[in-house]
Amino acid sequence: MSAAVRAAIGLGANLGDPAAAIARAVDAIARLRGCSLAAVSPYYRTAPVDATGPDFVNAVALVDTTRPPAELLVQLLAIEQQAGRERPSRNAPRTLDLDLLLYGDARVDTPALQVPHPRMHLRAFVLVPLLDVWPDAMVPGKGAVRDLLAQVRDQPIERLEA
Ligand code: PH2
Ligand code: MG
Ligand code: MG
Repeated sequence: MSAAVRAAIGLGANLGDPAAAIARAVDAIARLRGCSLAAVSPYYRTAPVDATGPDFVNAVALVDTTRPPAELLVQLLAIEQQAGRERPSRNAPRTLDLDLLLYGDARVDTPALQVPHPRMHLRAFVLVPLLDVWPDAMVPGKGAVRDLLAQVRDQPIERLEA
């Protein structure tokens, strides 16, 4: 049995009842084989970045997983499917988006998966909740999350009541 790796998952939704979809997704992540849910951030209302449609609800979950990153991605895509995810066009409004942001300090660059997520360092809706649950998080090749935040200060993000 290989040692568990801490991974960060970004959750987002802006169709239907986004907060309910994210809560259901957290439950589904907690039940994944080979994963132990370590933390869930507060939920945030965020303005769409490089996308159209209603405001998003975003959060970040941490898991300790013994599954390799490609397998974790397949598990996450299955949860998206169960939530009715459709992909009519790039960054179209969605019922649920689950992105594998970080997998320990690993870097993955395959056609199916890039880790760290290639745009996470540019997005307050990722960095702010990530910092809540993993204050020392590092983005390989980019630096400490707490330092990256300075560059996204202008992006509207509002913490929702629990
Ligand atoms: N996801 C995107 C593109 N833009 N904007 C916000 N606020 N939240 C998201 O989750 C989001 C986005 C691509 O996945
Ligand atoms: Mg995404
Ligand atoms: Mg995605």
